[in-house]
Amino acid sequence: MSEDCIFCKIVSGEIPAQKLYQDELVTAFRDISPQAPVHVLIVPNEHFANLGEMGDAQAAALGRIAHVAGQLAAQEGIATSGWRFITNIGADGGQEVVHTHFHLLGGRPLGPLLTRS
Ligand code: DGP
Repeated sequence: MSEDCIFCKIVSGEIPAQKLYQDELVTAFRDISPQAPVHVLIVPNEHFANLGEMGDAQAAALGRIAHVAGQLAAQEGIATSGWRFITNIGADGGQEVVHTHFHLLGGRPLGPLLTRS
């Protein structure tokens, strides 16, 4: 648990969120500012700044995240239509919340991976 981390507080229940799934390793909840009809965030319960801070020791949590992503895609009805699963790292990656999280996006054509800015 990191003191000022909003996602740690969502994991612990200190801050409310629309949780879709939680177990001893991971938590999934709806993004507060959805960019697509389905926009779910999946996070490890343990605090890591980003994916670059995780490794072999977190294999169980990372594997669970992948598994839960597939389960939730099916549950949200986008398993067949398709979906995108992304994690932003650092400033150039566009990361705003410094707790590893993966965006599960779908429910409409998502377009090219990158846009010019
Ligand atoms: P990123 O740019 O990859 O760090 O994305 C952070 C995402 O987190 C962004 O899509 C909005 C979402 N978010 C930020 N604060 C909250 C919150 O308090 N609750 C929920 N559910 N989502 C949040």
